[in-house]
Amino acid sequence: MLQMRVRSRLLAAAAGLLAGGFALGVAELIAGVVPGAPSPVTEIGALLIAFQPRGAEQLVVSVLGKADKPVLTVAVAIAGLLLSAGLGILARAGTRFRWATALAGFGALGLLALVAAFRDPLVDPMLAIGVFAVSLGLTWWVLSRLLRLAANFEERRAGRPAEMPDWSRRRFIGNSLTFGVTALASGAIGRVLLEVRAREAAAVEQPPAPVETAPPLPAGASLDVPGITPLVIQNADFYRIDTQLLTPRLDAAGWKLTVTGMVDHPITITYPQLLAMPLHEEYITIQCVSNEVGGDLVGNALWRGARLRDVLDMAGMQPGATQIVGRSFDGWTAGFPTSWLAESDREALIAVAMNGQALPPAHGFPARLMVPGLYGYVSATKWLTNIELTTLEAFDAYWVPLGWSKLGPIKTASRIDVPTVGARLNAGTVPVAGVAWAPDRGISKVEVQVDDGAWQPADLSTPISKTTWVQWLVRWQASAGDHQLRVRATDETGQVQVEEPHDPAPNGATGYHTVGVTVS
Ligand SMILES: Nc1nc2c(c(=O)[nH]1)N[C@H]1C(S)=C(S)[C@@H](COP(=O)(O)O)O[C@H]1N2
Ligand SMILES: [Mo]
Repeated sequence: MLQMRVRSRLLAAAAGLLAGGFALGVAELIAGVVPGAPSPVTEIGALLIAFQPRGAEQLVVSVLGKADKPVLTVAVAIAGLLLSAGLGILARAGTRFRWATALAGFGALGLLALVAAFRDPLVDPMLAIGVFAVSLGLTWWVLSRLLRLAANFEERRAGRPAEMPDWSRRRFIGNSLTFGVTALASGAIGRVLLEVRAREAAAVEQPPAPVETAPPLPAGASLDVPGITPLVIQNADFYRIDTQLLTPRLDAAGWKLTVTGMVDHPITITYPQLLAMPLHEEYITIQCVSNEVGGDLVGNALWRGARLRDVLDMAGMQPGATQIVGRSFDGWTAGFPTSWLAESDREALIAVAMNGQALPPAHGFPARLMVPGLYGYVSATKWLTNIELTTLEAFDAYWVPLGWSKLGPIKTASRIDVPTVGARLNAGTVPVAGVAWAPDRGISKVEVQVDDGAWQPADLSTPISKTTWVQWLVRWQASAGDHQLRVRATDETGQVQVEEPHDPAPNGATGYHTVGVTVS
């Protein structure tokens, strides 16, 4: 190990980066091929999500949004490579101490990934230890090899005329390229395999037919306007928000739901037992609290599941319980007041099917909670494994200490789907249309304003129920010029949507969705 003194910081940094990158790439490949093996990048990303500082909520919510998840993964990978480059520079002095320190640095990074992997219930700890050992061994091997080649190359260069073919240089470059290309290729293949596995449809039979089916869609439930959001969003198109970097794929056979806390008899329910309960079917519109005005983190689907009430009755909810906490396999939690279910027409479900298909893994297979009228972060626990009855004071669920409100009823909201922002239109009749929701109060009125004109009432689709959104339409006589279109909704209690613009934090965005268009 000694006598590998490398003078150039750049060469040493390259050696360190390639050593770290090679280990990361190979680990990614193993994770892609062997189910239960951890991806260090993903696990450290998950650790960052778990230990996000308070006050970072805006940042993290945007990171957790669908498109930004890869950003976190890539950032973790880049940070790992930069740290590896730094450790390469540290090792270049060629002393035993520096070399040991650099290796300890790599060991510490590996250990961080290992600890992160131990927190992931879907990772096999023995496989994690194996990947840790292999990665560390590879790092050591690549680093010592490249540093030795770099040292040789510098030595020869110092003692030889510049014209002579410089084989030591070629060897350094050749080896570096080989390690670099192998790292990139295995990393890319591993990533693709991981993503493909996460996306595969569940090979699960459809849950049994419901005992109580939702009534058929009423006549006029859908408006026929090109570009309007469909009344029911297909599973593949449904928005997805959660703290998981990849889609967890739980095994229904080994799955159990426990009901614990302030209950007379704690119970455990298996998947077949859950399916054997009388299943109820209901359309519910759910929104993410971090949805911006006009955003698309909202959807409506037909959910099928056991009634939460029935399960709570089985366990015997105690009168002192004031909070229902849903916990997922990874320890994520959401909680809402027991009083929310006191209203007899709020039928919360332990959902097992979405739009007639088994719950997709991305939406919580085998089972999730669906509670009409509440934002997802306080209610809709996916990959549900425990329901705990407690008090509101005794426990704060996942997002509450991070600055989001304890209570999360969905605010009345409306969105313009057509025309789109910046659309260029021809003068004449232009359909202005979209969706409006106030689960579970229901929508009574939607109005559109053009520039500073009077608010005009929109035609509404026949609502499926109070827990679902409606579509709305105004036929606008558009005149030439630039125009601002605004929309507002009124719920069935008579409350008009809040006009004052506000960010999503801490309890849901407010403001009227506004779309600017040009008519000629
Ligand atoms: N286990 C778990 N369940 C979760 C979350 C999560 O991060 N983990 N996110 C919640 C949030 S914030 C929302 S908005 C809904 C989104 O449900 P969807 O992805 O099926 O649309 O899931 C909720 N359930
Ligand atoms: Mo959310």
